[in-house]
Amino acid sequence: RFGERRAKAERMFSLMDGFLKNDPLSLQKDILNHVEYTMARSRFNFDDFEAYQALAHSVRDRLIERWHDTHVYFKRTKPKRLYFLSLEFLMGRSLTNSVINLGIQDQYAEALNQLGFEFEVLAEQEGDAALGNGGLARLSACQMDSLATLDYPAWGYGLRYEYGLFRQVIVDGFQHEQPDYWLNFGNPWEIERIHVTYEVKFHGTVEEVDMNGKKQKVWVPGEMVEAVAYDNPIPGYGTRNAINLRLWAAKPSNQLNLEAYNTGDYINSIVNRQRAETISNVLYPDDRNHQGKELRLKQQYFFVSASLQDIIRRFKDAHNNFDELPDKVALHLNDTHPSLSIAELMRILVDEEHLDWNKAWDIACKVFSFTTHTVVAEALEKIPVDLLESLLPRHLQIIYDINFKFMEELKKKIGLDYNRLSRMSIVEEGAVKSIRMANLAIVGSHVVNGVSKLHFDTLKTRTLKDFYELWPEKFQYKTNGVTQRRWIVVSNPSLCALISKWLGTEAWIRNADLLTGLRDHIDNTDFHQEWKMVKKVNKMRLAEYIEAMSGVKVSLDAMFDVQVKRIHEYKRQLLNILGIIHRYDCLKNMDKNDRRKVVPRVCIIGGKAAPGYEIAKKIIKLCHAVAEKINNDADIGDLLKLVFIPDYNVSVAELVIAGADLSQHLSTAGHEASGTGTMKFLMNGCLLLATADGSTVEIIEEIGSDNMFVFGAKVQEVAQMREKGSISKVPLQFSRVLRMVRDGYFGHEDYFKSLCDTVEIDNDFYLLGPDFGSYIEAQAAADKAFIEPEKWIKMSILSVAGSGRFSSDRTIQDYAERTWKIDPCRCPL
Ligand code: GPU
Repeated sequence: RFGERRAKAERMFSLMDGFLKNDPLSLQKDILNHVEYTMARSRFNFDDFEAYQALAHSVRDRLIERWHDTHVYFKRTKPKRLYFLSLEFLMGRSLTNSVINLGIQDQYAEALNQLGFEFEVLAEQEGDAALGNGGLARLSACQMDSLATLDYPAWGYGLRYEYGLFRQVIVDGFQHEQPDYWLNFGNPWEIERIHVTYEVKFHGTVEEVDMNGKKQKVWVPGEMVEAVAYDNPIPGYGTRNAINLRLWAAKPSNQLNLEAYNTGDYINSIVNRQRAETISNVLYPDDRNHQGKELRLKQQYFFVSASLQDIIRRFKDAHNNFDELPDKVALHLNDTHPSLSIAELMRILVDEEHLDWNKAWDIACKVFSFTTHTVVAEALEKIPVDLLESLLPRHLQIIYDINFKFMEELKKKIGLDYNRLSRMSIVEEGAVKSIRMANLAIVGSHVVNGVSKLHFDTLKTRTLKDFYELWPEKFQYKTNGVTQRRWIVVSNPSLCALISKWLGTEAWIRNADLLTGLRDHIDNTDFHQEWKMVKKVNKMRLAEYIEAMSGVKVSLDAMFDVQVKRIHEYKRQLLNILGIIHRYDCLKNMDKNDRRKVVPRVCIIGGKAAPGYEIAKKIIKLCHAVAEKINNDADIGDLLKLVFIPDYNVSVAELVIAGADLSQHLSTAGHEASGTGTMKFLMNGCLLLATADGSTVEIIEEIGSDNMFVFGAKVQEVAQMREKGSISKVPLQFSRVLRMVRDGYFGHEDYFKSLCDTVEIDNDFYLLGPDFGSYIEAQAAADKAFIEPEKWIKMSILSVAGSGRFSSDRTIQDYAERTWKIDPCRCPL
């Protein structure tokens, strides 16, 4: 039989053409074939969208080749694997990223030209994959790119939401949410694996059975749902490796409920089955605020159960002893969202694989690591015990057992300090008894990570102080990073070409540290000229987009000043808007001569508010109200414009970041765990106006505070200011602009009242008033620098030159070496 199989394999191999060819002629043939046979359109008659789809399918074929080879290679060489578990991935578009990472962008461009299409135009046809909310989710996407590029044997796991993050539509200045049914026109980047399915169980009871004289807990579930795998190849750059992002979709279980069918209620039983699909239907649009909703918990467990079944099956295919699990598998928890994994792995090892509890626990702790993205303890996720008991009765018992043993161990170490014991307990006793997911994740992991140095200090001294004192060796931080492939090579091709030209190499695309080499040319005026041209090209693209979106014509000579990110009180978009009102007010009171010296500004704000976050929605409305006033004031003209860019997402970010002169990052010190927007702007030579918060502290270290505009209270000062009050620090101008809003200068005074209240002196938790003076000074410094183009360009060059440390390649390598203990595994050519 072996001989037979071998003969069959040889015949198959002889039938293959070898790898797909990438010369422009072969690419044209492939694209046309997909038009005809995949899209079922005539190759003589298809539009841009169909051309995009056919193009995407031809790229997908090439991805699949590498992805297969990478899998075979991993399987053969059996390295320790990393599984990155995250409920959110913000992948954005895939086309340009894929052809660049595959190294065949030029060939495709030429092929399309000959067919009468333009690559960039077709790329615009693609919609964003928006399976996440904000920074946390985009970080996962950047990290997948780095894992693939650095050849790590990694898998990502996530949920295939049918509705991604809502589309933001602005009507009359108000945000409205519309469903993002992103799969409407098919998704060429995923591979449906109808044979990779797992049953996921819910509800039911726990029974105790006798097994060879040993009592064993058995979970008898009440509901079953099927998880189906959808695989998304993630190509590395400059390598043959392509790793996998496996997303799960919920389908009705095939375990027929015969009872229902027999009672003759055929139609209803079909309808009930269909309900299963709701589990993976929609992404929760609130970041850092998940309030114990049943569906959310169901999503989490659905994701965890399917992923762990898949991981354990793969492990058992190659290994037969669970002692080896920590040497072969690293499981990473991206925030607390997947931390039910700890209870689930214990259930599998103890209930199904019949390992002794202590042994299972030892294995679990070695396998799991955890990253928290939160600063404030109040934002940590909690799950009501009632909910857990009904949905996952066995897991609740396991969590209680974990907690009991943890509490016993803790008592031995710290004695009967009941306050501390109750703070550290996984179970929170209170009005609503609940499970503290962060405590579970910390107790069950061998490494707990922060996302910046400052965040780490906060975790140690405040948020997770008790745990840090117990297990200091568990705590680490890896400052976040972003991928220069997406944030320079894909989104800013002109800058990419310029950097490669002046460095004399493209090696920085895999090794961002080389960007420091730009410092060698810091005084070269030819370099300055080219640098200026690149920014101009990108500003033109952005200006066109702004006009198309908002009808506002903007001057390219103006400073493009951008704040784009989720709308949150702590991110202080309101500070920006009040600053704009102040600028407007000053302009109005200025005489003609003085106006001539003013640097014209285009202020750009963009971002989504969680649908239930009232104050954030009022900030959006205020932005529109102020914009309407300013933009229609002919007296002000090009000196000041304000535009709100609707529906901010990854592809909008690519355009906006490349075209920005100045970007704002205004979080009250101590509130932004890291911030990654800063890094994207930095890489694009956009100057930062920022507080010393999160990873900005390290950016200041790297490029120096004289190459950016730092303002505001430092983290140490914030606590004091809140305690002692800081009325004396609130400048008159602040009260004045706030009054303008209150008095209805921009209309809607009733609607804005509660928003104004949030920054009134005794209520101003995020310290907008006390920081206002310093903010205005930083803005003035930015104006001053802008009128000295040489100076500005140097600062811009030094920003890019110092951005290498903020590549996600550095972050991932650090995780690999210090947390996951995995080695690169490079698929041979
Ligand atoms: N972050 Br918690 C989110 O985007 N969503 C969340 O629910 C939580 C954190 C962000 C942090 O706010 C940001 O500072 C950080 O850079 C990012 O995660 C990635 O770590």
